Formats: sequence, C-alpha cells, structure tokens
Amino acid sequence: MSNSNQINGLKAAAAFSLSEDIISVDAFGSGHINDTYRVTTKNTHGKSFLLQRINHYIFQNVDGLMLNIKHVTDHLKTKIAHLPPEVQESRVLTIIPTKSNDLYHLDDDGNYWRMFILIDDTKSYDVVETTVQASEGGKAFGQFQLQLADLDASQIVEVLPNFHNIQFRLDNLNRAIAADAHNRVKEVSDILDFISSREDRMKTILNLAAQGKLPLRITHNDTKFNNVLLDQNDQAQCVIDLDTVMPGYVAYDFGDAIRTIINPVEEDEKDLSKIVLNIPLYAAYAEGYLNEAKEFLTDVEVHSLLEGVFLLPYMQGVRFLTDYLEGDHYFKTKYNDHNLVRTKTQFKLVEEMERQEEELKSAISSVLQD
Ligand code: ADP
Ligand code: GN1
Ligand code: MG
Repeated sequence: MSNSNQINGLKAAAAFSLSEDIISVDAFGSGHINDTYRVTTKNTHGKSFLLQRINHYIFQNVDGLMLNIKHVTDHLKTKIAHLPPEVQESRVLTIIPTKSNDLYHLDDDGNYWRMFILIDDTKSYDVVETTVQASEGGKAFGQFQLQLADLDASQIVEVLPNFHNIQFRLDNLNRAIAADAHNRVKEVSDILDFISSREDRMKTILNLAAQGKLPLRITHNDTKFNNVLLDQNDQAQCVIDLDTVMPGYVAYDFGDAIRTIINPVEEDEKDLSKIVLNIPLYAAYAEGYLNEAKEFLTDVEVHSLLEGVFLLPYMQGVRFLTDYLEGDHYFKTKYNDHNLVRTKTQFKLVEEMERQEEELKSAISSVLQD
C-alpha cells in the first residue's frame, strides 16, 4: 500500500466510533471495486475492523447504498436475534457508525469511507477447492435469499440500475465499439463474433421476465465466491459485499456464483487450457443452494437457473471487454491487457458449458429428485 493511501486510511479510520486506539491500517482482500483495509486496534478482545473507501464513481448514490446495507443487515439480524451478540456479529455484517453517528465518512478530498466489524478467523476463496466449500456457499446464498424474502422491497434503492440486464450490457459494449477510444477493437473481432452468435439465447431470462413469468426478489447480485466468508472448518459464516443487494432474479445469483465455483483457476488465468469445468463443485453448490431455496422457488425459476449459469459468465465477459475497450476505468487492473485476459476466461467458460450442457442440466435435476 502506498504511503498516501495508508495516511488517508489512518485519517479516515479516526472518524469512526471505536473505543480503542488504532494501531495499524493495512490493505486487505482482493475485491475489484472498493479499497479495503484491515484496522487493528489496541483492543483487549482482539476485535479488528474493516475500513472501505467506497468506489463512488461506480456507486454515485452513497446515501442510498449505505441505507440499503443498513436495512438489509438490520433485517438479517432479526432472523438471528436469539443468538449471542458475538455470534450475530460473525453471521451478518455490522456497520460501525462514525463519531457523528453517520453510516459513512466523507473526507476533505471527496472520498467516502465506511467501517464494518471484521469477521476474523474466516477465509474468502477466490478459487474453490472442495465440495464442502461449494455446498456451504450455496447454503449461505440460499439462506440469504430466503431471509430477505420478507424484507419490504420498497426500502431498497436500485443503486446500479440494469446491473444484470444483458441488453443494457450489450448496448454499452456496442457504444464502446463505436467509440473505440483506445484503438483496441481491431484486436477483438473474433470475440465480437462469439458474442453476437450467442445473443439470442442470452436473452432467455429477460424474455421470461418480460412475459411476467419470473418473480423479482431481493437478491445479492454479486455472488462471486469470495463474497461469502467460511470459517476455519469451511462452514459458511457470513455473506458480505452487500453493495449490490437489489431486486433481481434468482438465476443471476445462481449463475454468478457458479461462474466462480466451476472454474478451477483464477478469473485472470492466461492459460485457457486450464479452464475446464469442475462439475462436482457445481453440483455441490447446486445441492447446498437448492436445499435452502427449493421451498420458495417456482418451477420457472428452477428452470431458469441453468440459463443463469450460461448468462453470467457471458455477461461478465461482455463487461470485462467493454471496460477493456473503454480504457479500464471500471474494474481494478494490474497490467495493460488484464481485462482482455479476464474476458477470454469468461468466454472459455461459456464454451466449455456448451460442451457439457447435459451434465450441467442433470446435476440440477438429480438434486431435485432426492
Ligand atoms: P469489493 O466490492 O471490492 O469486492 P468486498 O466488500 O467484497 O469489496 O471486500 C473485499 C474483500 O475483503 C472480501 O472479498 C473479503 O475477503 C474481505 N472482507 C470484506 N468484508 C469483510 C468482513 N467484514 N470481515 C472479513 N473480511 C471481509
Ligand atoms: C466486481 O466487487 P467484487 O470484486 O466482488 C463486480 C461484480 C463482478 C466481479 C467480477 C459492483 O465484484 O459485478 O462480477 O467484480 N462488482 C460490481 O470479478 O460491479
Ligand atoms: Mg467483493
């Protein structure tokens, strides 16, 4: 972490209502959007805190964003009110207010900061290794949807409208192609052919929704596997990264989680031959998820899950590619063609899924038959 970031983090941390002195602020985690720091205090109980500089170029309505998180976490806490406070704090994010009792701190440079209790002794996996991890992740996201089913949706602001609307994402891509601001379109013509040849199928969920066949629910919308914390025994602890909790379709959450679970390597793996499908991990997630969710899912929703599995890596590829063509302003990147590398991994996943569609389908049906 650069010195200036560290100083900004230290200054920002001082704005929050902590009862102990701060010892250090260190960079933490591997998210692509916010800047995340671990705050260690001279706390006799060993509690640490999680400080985040909110990416307010992406989240322009920080008030709405933080109120959403407050409503969601308050609601989730009502479901576990019978548990001791320290257990509740490890199951649901806890916001630490500022000294003036606000949900975020705005510094003199226009940066927005927030703080949560850091849930210690947990792991967040960029690459899933075992069926236990996968199934626990499925259980956590299934419970998350179930527990939010009775949250009053009118309290939730749609912080990023059209977030998973594939038509919106394709329109953005087409605008980036037309502008070609970084002269990169010439490198990607094969990828553009791949995208257009699959457009029709990828609109299946949008079409079902337009026909009124899919219920809108409160969903997480960023169910990448590193957004669920597991304990040291790989039991699910807490769903995190609540920035995108909004009305959505369950297939989006299912597909986004599978996109990261079924891939045995990192999201930015350069050797595409390593991108093959890990069907046992997929099946384990499906089982963990459906055991929680089958009691509330409609038949059409169950049928839509497989479409979500195809759509989410496709949409993610479209989003990475758009960012590449626009000069990498959205996702954090570490090198020049990082977003292009990420684009290719997502489309390789789609290709592999097309080859193994029958296996993907039958894993879901066999969970439902049990
Ligand atoms: P981003 O939007 O940038 O992905 P996240 O909220 O997902 O930001 O945080 C980034 C990473 O920090 C997570 O993947 C996780 O590893 C870690 N993390 C976030 N919140 C907590 C928390 N409350 N306790 C422990 N680890 C956390
Ligand atoms: C971002 O914040 P993070 O790293 O968990 C992105 C997701 C993408 C993901 C791809 C708000 O997730 O939508 O699927 O990167 N979050 C936002 O890795 O755009
Ligand atoms: Mg995250």
